[in-house]
Amino acid sequence: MPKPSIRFIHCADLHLDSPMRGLANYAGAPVEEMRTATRRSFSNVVDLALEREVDLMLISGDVFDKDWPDFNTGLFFANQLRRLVDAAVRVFVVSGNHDAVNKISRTVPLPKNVKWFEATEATTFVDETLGVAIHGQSFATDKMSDDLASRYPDAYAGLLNIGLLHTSLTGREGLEHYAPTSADRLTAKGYQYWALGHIHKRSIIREEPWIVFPGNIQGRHARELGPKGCVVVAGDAERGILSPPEFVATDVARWVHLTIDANNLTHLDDLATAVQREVQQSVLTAGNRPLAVRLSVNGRSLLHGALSKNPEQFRTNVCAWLNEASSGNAWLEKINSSLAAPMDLEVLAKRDDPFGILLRRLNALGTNREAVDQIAASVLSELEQKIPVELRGELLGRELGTEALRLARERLLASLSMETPP
Ligand SMILES: [Mn+2]
Repeated sequence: MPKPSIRFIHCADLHLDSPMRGLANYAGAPVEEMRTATRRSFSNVVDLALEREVDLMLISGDVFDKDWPDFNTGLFFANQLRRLVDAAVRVFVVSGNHDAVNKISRTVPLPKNVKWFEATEATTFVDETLGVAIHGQSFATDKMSDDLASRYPDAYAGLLNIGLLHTSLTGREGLEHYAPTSADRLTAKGYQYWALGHIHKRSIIREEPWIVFPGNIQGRHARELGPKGCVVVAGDAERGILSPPEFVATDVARWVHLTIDANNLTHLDDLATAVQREVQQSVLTAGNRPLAVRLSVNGRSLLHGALSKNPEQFRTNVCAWLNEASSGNAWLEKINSSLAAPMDLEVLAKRDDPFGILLRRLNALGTNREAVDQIAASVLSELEQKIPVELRGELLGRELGTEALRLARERLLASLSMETPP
């Protein structure tokens, strides 16, 4: 008789008690509710483990966001894991860069069903009854430039082999900080499943073997978008992993980015309808979760003049639309408007007045790579001291020069549209 299959939950990057960045700045944000969001999402992961009667829970690093301010963070984690003891769920954990051994100064005793892998060497836990071998190693320090996986043992014959690893999965050993390795090197170990952590966006890197980032369990800012949670997986020693990992959302609030194409919209009411349709769709997808909305409005539209003349009024309108469409469950994080004036640019560029001359000059610059690079460099040197380090990556390069030119062109067109209303 074949052995029953093993079921496990794979999660990562819990970042328990991580703050929701900048939330207090947003009018109407449920700050108190969000304060506990990472905890409530993890509690949902534990609920799911009990509901699905899994055998194992695998946590691939960054359980904690940083050293705890007091013992409550650790006690919360231990209490949740204790709920799994009675159901005989075994828990396996590796530390990541955020909770590397040298970063966490306090400790809380964890229940006996928990194995937290050592940071000194790769170790393996074998459960003969389940027919599983689980390999793992923790980060000793927050910068780990060794390829940890290269020292994991080869697969144990006749068992389902699972590797737990916190890694960026890119880069060369000695040069990158997050246990650099590659999918090929992981594959060479002969395991059936690699339970990875570190990348907060969920992704399946490979299916043979399964190499999986489940993503973090709770979006914490506007760049951690969409549903967040964990994956449920089934497999056994004979057949390996039986079906694609099933994603289950456990998050308690969501960040979404809505994009509106305003090209054919002429009245504010049209825009309201378009925005509200998108918001309602997101609310449906998100269930009852609070939503933080970033709104992008693009295209050429007669609305351009009104919106650029009074951005505060526009912002207030959007907040009200969101409120109405979500029954108060969505709040506005930010508006990105790249709305442009609906003008016949070709005709304008032929005009023989300062507008025409300036527009022709801007157009010519836009096709001159060297000029664009120079503009990018000068904008950068001006900005460099002012922008947060984490945003610089997004702004670098030629795109910045192109964007500066686009803004200059739009400013020119906006002033023209105020002079002669369309
Ligand atoms: Mn992380």
